[in-house]
Amino acid sequence: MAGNSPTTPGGALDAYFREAVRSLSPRPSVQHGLTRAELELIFDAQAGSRHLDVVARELQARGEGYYTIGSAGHESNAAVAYALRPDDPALLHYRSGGFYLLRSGPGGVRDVLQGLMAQADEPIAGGRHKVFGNRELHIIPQTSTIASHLPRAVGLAIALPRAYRIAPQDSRPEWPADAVVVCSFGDASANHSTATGAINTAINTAYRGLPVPILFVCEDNGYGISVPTPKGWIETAYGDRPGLDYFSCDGTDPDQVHATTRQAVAVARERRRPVFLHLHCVRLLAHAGSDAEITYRSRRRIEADYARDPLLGTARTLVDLGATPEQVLRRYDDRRNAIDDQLRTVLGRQRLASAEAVMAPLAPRHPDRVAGHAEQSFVARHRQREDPVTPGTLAEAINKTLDDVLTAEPRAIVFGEDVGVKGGVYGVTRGLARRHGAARVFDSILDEQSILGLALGAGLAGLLPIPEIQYLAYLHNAIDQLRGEAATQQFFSTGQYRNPLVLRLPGLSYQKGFGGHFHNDNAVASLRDIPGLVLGCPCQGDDAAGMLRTLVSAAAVDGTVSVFLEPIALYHRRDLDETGDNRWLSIDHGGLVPIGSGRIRRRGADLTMITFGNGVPMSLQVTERLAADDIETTVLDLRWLSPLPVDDILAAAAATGRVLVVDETRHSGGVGEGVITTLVEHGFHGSIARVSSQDSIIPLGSASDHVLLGPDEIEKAAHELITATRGAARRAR
Ligand SMILES: Cc1ncc(C[n+]2csc(CCOP(=O)(O)OP(=O)(O)O)c2C)c(N)n1
Ligand SMILES: [Mg+2]
Repeated sequence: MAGNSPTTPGGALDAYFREAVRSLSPRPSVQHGLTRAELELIFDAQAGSRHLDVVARELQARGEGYYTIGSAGHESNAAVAYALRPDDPALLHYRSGGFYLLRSGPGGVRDVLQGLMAQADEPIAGGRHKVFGNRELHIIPQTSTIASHLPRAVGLAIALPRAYRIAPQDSRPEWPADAVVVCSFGDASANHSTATGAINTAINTAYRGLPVPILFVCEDNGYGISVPTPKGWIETAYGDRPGLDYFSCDGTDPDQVHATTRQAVAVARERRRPVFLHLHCVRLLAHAGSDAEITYRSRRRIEADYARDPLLGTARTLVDLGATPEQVLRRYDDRRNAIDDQLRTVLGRQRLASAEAVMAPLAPRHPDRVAGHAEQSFVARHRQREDPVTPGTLAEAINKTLDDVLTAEPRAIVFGEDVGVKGGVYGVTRGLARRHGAARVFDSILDEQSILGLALGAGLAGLLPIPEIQYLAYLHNAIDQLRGEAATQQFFSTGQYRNPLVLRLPGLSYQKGFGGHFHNDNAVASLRDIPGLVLGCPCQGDDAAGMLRTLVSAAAVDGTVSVFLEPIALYHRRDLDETGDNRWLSIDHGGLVPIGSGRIRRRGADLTMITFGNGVPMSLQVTERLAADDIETTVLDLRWLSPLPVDDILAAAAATGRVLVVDETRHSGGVGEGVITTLVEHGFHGSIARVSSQDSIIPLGSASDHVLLGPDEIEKAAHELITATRGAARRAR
């Protein structure tokens, strides 16, 4: 076959390995910690992984396979796996074939083959990607974004012990209380800000005296694709970090890898603090099948690494322990034969055949069950409340609802910058830490990636995370944790792993007299295009309460990932028109707001304003001015920016035949684009106009009035729309 020809990298490496094994003889003076049977187990996993790398390329050459990033040279991670418990949760580098097969045994070969060919019944991603993941093996699949799994891994290591403290008996995590989270990555990835941030968070958290049982494994092959890592860099960066125990081992020696990993794991398990294992390895067979390594490394250098092949290291040890070279090579060939046998049973199996099939696990929705959960957990309890039902602000309603959620749902945790003792920059979480304890309501480290990472890990640990990111603008530096991680978890694991998550996100503009750069921000496009993500935006307390209850229940029932965009300027607003009118207060009667349902705030026959957030009170103010000119307006509050309330949009538009989209977000990429597209795609034949904010960064103070949508602009546009269409409407009648 193609991969085994001596002219291919796979063939040359194979030939070198055979030749080197044949020349092995026992080294009598060398002592080994592992028995021959144990080493055979490790060798089988390593050899299986190696052959799978070659088969991946053969399959691709034949048009059967898609993925060729392999594990060759990294197979010493099989000995890492052997030093861990089989139920230590693992978030793995993409070169973890040895680790995977050690945990799976020979059965894992089929999983990998099916992954390479993207077959629909591959057991974890179901043909959506080639990943290392398996719920039974406690391996959580990862995306290809390097280092993006570290915040989640650290989050899991922080959340697991916390879950044992706070979660009720019947919802304990699926991992034991003394589990160690293992997280592996490459040497170039160790420089990524996501990695450095996550490792810092682990050290910082342990420094505060909290348990963080995590083993970081840096698989150092000296390259990030074509770019060499400077010699000694990983030791320099991580070898001497206070609070991070550092271990180093040579991947060519399985005994050493195993013994060092055991020591490292013991520290993580017993002292419950972060540990860094530096695994020296080589990268054989280039970065991927498509990588012409010869363009940036000399043949001599490439072939010099063959001598550091971990399979050869294990073969040498086996020979020391009495195996003959022939026996070792037979073992090696047996693994290949077993793969070929397995391949025959899976070749030609189905791939995902429709958009529905691809998207099935993306974001399951069971609105009835969500409503049932919310009714049982929150609404019934709300009815029994004895405190007087009084009108309140948006901030008060969110505070009260979080209080109810924390009371009714013992798995819920609330955290973020300043949310604990201070109770949030705007007081929205005030009193919650005192009432529910610091284990459940707490301040996070000042790192948005780590806040979201903790949320992702907490979800895996069986908790129900309600993190806060202090301002919308400060989500953007961390958004991959939502976009690439949270939103993809169910997709790449066919729903076997999920991220129940309600992210509270104070944002939008119109804060008066406050805010340096970015405290006012109206950029939501990067949230609206995340598949499956629910984006809610309340404008008043009663809706906020009903929406939040729904989102918490959706997280619990469906694992929904949601963002609750809280308009800061409306947090403490009491009045609509005039000081003291109290028309922006509302009473929470304990209702629920289903995902994707809008709310008519006013009915009128002449014009429909479709809006949300700050646009709602602005529009309502304008409608009163329009009424003085005999123009009666319907106002629809979208409430949900993703998915949009399509039926409500169409019904509200049809009611008047004239739509003015009142959108406080930017002209380009703003929510209004989605509303107009919805109308057009559903055949709305009336008139449409839009007002929005400018495509500008929002400046400080009164300068912001020039770029933000305001009431006068809305009123002007409403008049223009009416004037332009009255004649046409009359003619049509
Ligand atoms: C965030 C991100 N940037 C770039 C890439 C493209 N990329 C994939 S692997 C890789 C190099 C990774 O090197 P290293 O961490 O040393 O792992 P190795 O492949 O050597 O095992 C790059 C740049 C990516 N997947 N993710
Ligand atoms: Mg590397």
